[in-house]
Amino acid sequence: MAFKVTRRKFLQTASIAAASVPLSKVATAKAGVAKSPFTAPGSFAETKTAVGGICEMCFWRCQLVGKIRDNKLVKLEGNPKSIDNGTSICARGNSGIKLLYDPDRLKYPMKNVGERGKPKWKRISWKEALDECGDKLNAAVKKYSARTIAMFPHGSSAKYPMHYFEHTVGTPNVSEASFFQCRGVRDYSWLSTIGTGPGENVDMANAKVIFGLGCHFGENVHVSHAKRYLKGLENGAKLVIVDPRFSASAAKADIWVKIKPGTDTAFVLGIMNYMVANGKYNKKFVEDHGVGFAEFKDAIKDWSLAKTAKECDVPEAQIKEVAELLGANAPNVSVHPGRFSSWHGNDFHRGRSLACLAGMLGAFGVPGGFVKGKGPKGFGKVKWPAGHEHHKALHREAGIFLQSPAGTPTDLIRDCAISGKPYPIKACVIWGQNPMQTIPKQENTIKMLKQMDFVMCVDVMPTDITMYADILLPESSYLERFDYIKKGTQWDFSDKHQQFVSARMPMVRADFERRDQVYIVNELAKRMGHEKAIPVQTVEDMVDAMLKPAGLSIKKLIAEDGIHLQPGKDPYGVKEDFEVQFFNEELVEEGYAGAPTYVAVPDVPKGYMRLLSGRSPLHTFNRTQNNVWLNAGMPENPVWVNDKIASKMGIKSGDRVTMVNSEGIKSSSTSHALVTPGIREDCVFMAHGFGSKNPAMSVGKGAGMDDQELCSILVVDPETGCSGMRNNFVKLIKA
Ligand SMILES: Nc1nc2c(c(=O)[nH]1)N[C@H]1C(S)=C(S)[C@@H](COP(=O)(O)OP(=O)(O)OC[C@H]3O[C@@H](n4cnc5c(=O)[nH]c(N)nc54)[C@H](O)[C@@H]3O)O[C@H]1N2
Ligand SMILES: Nc1nc2c(c(=O)[nH]1)N[C@H]1C(S)=C(S)[C@@H](COP(=O)(O)OP(=O)(O)OC[C@H]3O[C@@H](n4cnc5c(=O)[nH]c(N)nc54)[C@H](O)[C@@H]3O)O[C@H]1N2
Ligand code: SF4
Ligand SMILES: [Mo]
Repeated sequence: MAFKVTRRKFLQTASIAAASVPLSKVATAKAGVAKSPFTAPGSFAETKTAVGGICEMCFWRCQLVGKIRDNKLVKLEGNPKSIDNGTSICARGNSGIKLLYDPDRLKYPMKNVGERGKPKWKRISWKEALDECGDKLNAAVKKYSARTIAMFPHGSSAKYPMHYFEHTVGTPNVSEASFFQCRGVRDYSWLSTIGTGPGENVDMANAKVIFGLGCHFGENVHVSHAKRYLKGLENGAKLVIVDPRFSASAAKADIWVKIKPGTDTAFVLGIMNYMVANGKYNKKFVEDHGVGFAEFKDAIKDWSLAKTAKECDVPEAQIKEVAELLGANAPNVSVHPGRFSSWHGNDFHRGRSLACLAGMLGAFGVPGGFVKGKGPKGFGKVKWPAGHEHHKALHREAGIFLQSPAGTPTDLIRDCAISGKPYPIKACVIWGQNPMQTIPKQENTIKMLKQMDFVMCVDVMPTDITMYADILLPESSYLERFDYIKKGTQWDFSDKHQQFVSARMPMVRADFERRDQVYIVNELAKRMGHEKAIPVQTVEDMVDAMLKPAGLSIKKLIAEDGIHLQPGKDPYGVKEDFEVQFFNEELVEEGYAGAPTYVAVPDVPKGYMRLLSGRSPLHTFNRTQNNVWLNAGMPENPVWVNDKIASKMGIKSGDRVTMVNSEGIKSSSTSHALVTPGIREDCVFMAHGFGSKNPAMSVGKGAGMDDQELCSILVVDPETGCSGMRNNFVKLIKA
């Protein structure tokens, strides 16, 4: 079927721009060491600037320069040459220094001589650690087969190991939380509507209306994206925010739709049906580019304003107001596709409905609409050669879900490991992911980890997942290593279209015994009989090999202040053969609904509230929990509770609270209540990633509550295998 998309295509991130200022010639990093003529402690005037930094406090990868004094990084700033984030970085980006110098950071290879989950650590040498990893992985592969290895990767340094385990070792059991617990369902749903994943490529800076469904810009922070959103508002765009909570974006909105959680697809269907009935859509675009519009119209015809209003618990007049506003401003509307999209297990249809709404408005290839910037091309890929084992992924063997190119749905791996069926999964490699706080139904994650013959983990910090490692390896951080390329284009922050290329370069030398990804994987490969397959010898070679086809190198990038700029292309316009599949026949052939369809979620049981989670501007999931600056700014995650409910319960803002869910699981920590009219009565909200349990986190342990711990009801999206994360019901308890 038509869903043949490579992982790389899915993993592309959007990236856009600001004004460009050339940097003066500066001292730079070379081969892992920032070479600067260092001076004695003193003023900032005595610092040197290192170029080539790329942030990874989250995955937007803003371009950085670092101020260095006495061999130490003392400040991070946006690279003035950046046409993406410009000189701006967010609070988390600034606090990268506190990750770099965190005394709790992993320093040496460690062996767990205690239990998984209750570790006792013994320092060992790299040779001992790698020998043991090699021996244990070899033993598992020999006893079972390559597919007995499960891998959980995230982040740029996990790409090289991920490719090794998938291609050369040959396991299909690779699962990224940033896909199956995040944006996978969005990408699939748009792919089956417009033939490509959407990224976050909406031209908000030039929009007349920005329509965000569960997008809370300002709390979710990706610098260049936030700039585009703010520029749109400055330019007078109207803002419609659909959210059960009065989020940072809702606070700026012209229309805030306080929707009942889980009913968003109905809301969008209601809008589209109104537009059809009243002729308020872009007929020319639909005629030129629409496929199956007649079947689609027929499928959504029951969604009257009255029915939609009842289902979504919002006023009829408001639905009409939104539909009129969108229709009147077509095609210059940003229908934001969202990012975190694994909500309720009915999410594929929400994604499809949003893509169809953009289609009805003709909001493609026009100012304000969906615009895919044309980035620089022709880069080399560093690839591991294919091994001899070719196993089909679990869902393909079983014939469930759409044909997924991007790894294997997480809970299939977990169930397979726990049951041993259809085959045993007995070894686990975790690289930059924290499945303990990332994947719903923690109980099963623990069961999976406990039944393994071997668990290895590569991380920078002690976190909840590292407690389950047998061997724990310390990686150099994003400020100490070479790494992947960030490339992209800009069109909306200046009149000149430009493209950029950068590659992550170290700003300081890695301390203690921290090592980079290429060293670690190559050493494993040597021990696993793949020495001849090793594609590059060092991480510098890897970056140079990737840059070479574009006529670039590390040296050239450094000479260009860390960022290469070149002329770009006009991003507007759509190809004649661009199609919006309002009704998708291929989906029908695969046994799914051809039109976006509303699937109701279970109602909140009496006495409970739905648990919602999201971002906070000062943290990135659990990965920033131990950061002293960010912890000082936001030491825990307040629990938003409706004022009427709180008053009945005698809870005031600031009171200590905890939660128990409908399956009897009680939170292992507490937080404080935030009593507000700005949330519906049927739900509570808290920021995700708090409540870590690892005692080695001297700052982050026990700070706030862990939402994942309470997500014990797992609902899987039937089209994509992504896990919904908003299906749990809780009672608030005074602590
Ligand atoms: N309940 C609930 N669950 C969610 C979400 C939610 O909102 N609520 N959000 C979902 C979303 S959107 C996403 S994207 C996923 C993210 O889920 P994850 O991929 O698990 O999250 P990360 O914070 O990227 O990864 C955490 C681990 O990476 C380690 N790490 C940080 N930097 C490095 C590095 O340079 N090298 C290595 N080797 N390790 C590093 C951290 O110390 C930490 O142990 O979670 C999803 N899960
Ligand atoms: N500061 C910061 N920024 C980040 C991240 C971070 O960790 N920290 N993570 C990044 C990543 S990986 C991702 S995926 C994005 C995620 O960013 P978003 O895609 O914006 O996703 P969430 O943060 O989960 O969004 C939560 C919003 O959805 C609302 N909501 C909950 N249930 C419903 C519902 O049923 N319907 C509707 N309409 N709304 C609902 C919540 O009240 C909340 O305001 O953020 C990115 N940016
Ligand atoms: S948005 Fe903030 S944390 Fe994310 S890459 Fe940019 S500066 Fe870093
Ligand atoms: Mo995400």
